[in-house]
Amino acid sequence: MPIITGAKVVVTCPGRNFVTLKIETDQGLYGLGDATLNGRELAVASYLQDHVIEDIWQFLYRGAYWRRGPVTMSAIAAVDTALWDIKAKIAGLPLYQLLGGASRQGVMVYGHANGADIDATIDSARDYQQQGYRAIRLQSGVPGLASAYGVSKDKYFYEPADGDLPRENQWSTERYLRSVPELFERARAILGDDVHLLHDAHHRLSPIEAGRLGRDLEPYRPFWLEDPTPAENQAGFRIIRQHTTTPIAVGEVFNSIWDCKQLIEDQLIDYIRTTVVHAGGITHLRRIADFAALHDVRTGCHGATDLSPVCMGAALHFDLSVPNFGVQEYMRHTPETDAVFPHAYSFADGYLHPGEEPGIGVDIDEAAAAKYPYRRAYLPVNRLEDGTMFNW
Ligand code: EZ4
Ligand code: CO
Repeated sequence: MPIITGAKVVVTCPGRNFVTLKIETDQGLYGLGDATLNGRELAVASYLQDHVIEDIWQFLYRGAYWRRGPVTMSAIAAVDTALWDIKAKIAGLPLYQLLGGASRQGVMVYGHANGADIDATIDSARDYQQQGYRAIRLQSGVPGLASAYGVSKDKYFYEPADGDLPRENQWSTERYLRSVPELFERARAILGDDVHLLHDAHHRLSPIEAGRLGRDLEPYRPFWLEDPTPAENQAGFRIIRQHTTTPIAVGEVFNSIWDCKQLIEDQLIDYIRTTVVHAGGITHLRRIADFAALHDVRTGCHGATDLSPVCMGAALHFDLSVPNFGVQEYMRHTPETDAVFPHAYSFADGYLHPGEEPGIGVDIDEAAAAKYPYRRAYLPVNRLEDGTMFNW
């Protein structure tokens, strides 16, 4: 067996910041793990630099005394993913084979269609449909609001962390609740019945407001309504459930099974969005998925651009293997990012496949990474029209 000889942290900004852990062995084999936490990249880099598989995971989780939290769990995830990568390379198998093999032929992904108004969003969705996507997230600018989170300026590349200091966006729940049903009504009429349509509320609503939106969207049969309300109060989701049959997805900001225990156990959600990098790696994500399977909850891993190709590769092996898979978010990375992280995964006909290379099938070009030093960038904050910061 190869012996671990060292580990290093690579911080690079090929269009956006990424933190990558590289664990090296005495036989030239190495493993990679994504450790990127949007807007707090350097905190995780420091956690890894300054201070499994199952036993190492337990050692890092229990041994640190301070359990959970996004920084700790992203750092653990990077170690966990890199070790799975090494183990699969030793076995000479793509990671999904070590996870039990493929449960399906490909991983259905959803793309992001967005635009300043409804027409532009539907145009973008048609473009995705023509490229073969079977599932599309719709986000549109809201009439009367200058900008909206989740609506990019670029056609394909979306990066919400855009300010050296946090930008402040204005929000109106009333305007938003009026505009989304109209977006879905028109989108369903134009795009037809055969495409899955998704929407992300980015934690902007109260439970009863979310119940209203879910009900208003029911005629257009959305695949899911994501992050309807902040989830610190898991019991709040019961109110949403009482008012709508629109499926609910939540969990991109969760970092532990404890963040979603009640949501899953009480069947208050339909899709759990925890992903490899922010929820403790492959090892912990499998635990969440198995628990979810017992309660008819499927997976729907977060896959925005701030999750590096290393995370995407690992997520695809997980998605291919897990029985209760639902859908995988997929926002393509910039050409600069793809050049820093050469990868075996590929898109065809609405599905991603992780490829057959041993390990997770994603590499890092350290010389290319060194060309892009870290640049500070923070996520925006939201205020209501009167200046209030409500419940997000
Ligand atoms: O806001 O990845 O569903 N996807 C999303 C993303 C997240 C960002 C946060 O870093 O909501 O756009
Ligand atoms: Co989201």
